Amino acid sequence: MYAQMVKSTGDAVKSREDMSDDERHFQDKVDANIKVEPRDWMPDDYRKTLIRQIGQHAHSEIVGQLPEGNWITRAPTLERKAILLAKVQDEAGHGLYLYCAAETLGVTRDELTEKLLSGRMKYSSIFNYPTLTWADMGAVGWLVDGAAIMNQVPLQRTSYGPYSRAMVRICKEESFHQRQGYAIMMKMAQGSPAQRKMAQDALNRMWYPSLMMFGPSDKDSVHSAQSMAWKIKINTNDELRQKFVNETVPQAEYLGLTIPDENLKFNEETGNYDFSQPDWDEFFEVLKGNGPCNTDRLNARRKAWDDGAWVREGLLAHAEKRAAAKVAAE
Ligand code: BYC
Repeated sequence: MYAQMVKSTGDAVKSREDMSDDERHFQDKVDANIKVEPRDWMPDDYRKTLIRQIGQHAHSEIVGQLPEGNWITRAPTLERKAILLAKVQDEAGHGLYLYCAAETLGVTRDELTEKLLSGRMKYSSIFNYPTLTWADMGAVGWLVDGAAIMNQVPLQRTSYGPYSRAMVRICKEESFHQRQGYAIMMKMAQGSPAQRKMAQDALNRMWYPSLMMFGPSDKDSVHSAQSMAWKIKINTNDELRQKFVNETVPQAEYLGLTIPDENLKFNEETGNYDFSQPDWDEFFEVLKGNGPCNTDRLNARRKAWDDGAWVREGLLAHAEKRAAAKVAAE
């Protein structure tokens, strides 16, 4: 159903016979796992798809700072505060690596930002959910960073060089993030009955939104086929979601917490856990801007952009002054 709602940049994979010589040569290179670099020839839709995916990922890192930043002033100890502060700073760094990778494709960071602020570009649906208690900092690290890692580890092998190199660095940091989240969950799960309850409540609220992070089910994914042919994506959305469930269930059991899914059961035949799908109507509503925090998140980004205008103008004026002085000296 969603397939009809979104504008696809290339849902049908072109057959080899329909490709131009350049396109065939390009596909051969991708198939041989030779990285595509910024100055290399690439099909227009490859470039567009990468800008969309990398840009969306960069925005997710930046918007993703908001729900966690919300808890920096309220972290329970100085140590927890320092750790959370460092994690939120890391997310800003990830955003920067990714904006830089996108810039190599001929789009500026300002253009991407403008598209985000005008609602023409997306960021991950997960960040439109609120973080209500300190246990949510645990659940975000454990589940949200956990889902992000599951998505991003294969992307280290993505076909576009600058994206794959950015991903190597990001994944190293994300695995620390996941562990710090799990450490918070462990502390809460082993704490007082009230803390245990908070941990379970955070898992209950974050579980299905985390499953949604992998995108719509394969039958509704408009981009997967072409993106996988170009190795922009390595796995389908459902493959990664299943892998995430398989790895996360034993972690929840170790914590003594219950995943909020009555249908969750290990399937001896497939070797996977069977699980309930998230509410896909809710997912599409969040994508349309109707999630619990969409308005707050975008307003916060718009305010940050407006408040930072004087810095950008100052830097630009300084750069222009230096360039003029250089010309005058020559
Ligand atoms: N949220 O055909 P599909 C992080 C859109 S976590 C919003 O399957 P595709 C962080 C999709 O864009 C960020 N939109 O598309 C973690 C498309 O719409 P458009 C993790 C979503 O592109 C912790 C439409 O639905 N990001 O940064 O093949 C702390 C149809 O989908 C979502 C990555 O890992 C969603 N969940 O696959 C701080 C980047 N799902 O664009 C920060 C990697 C789908 O046609 N990204 N859509 O209008 C990807 O692998 C892919 O872009 C997706 C979707 C899996 C997200």
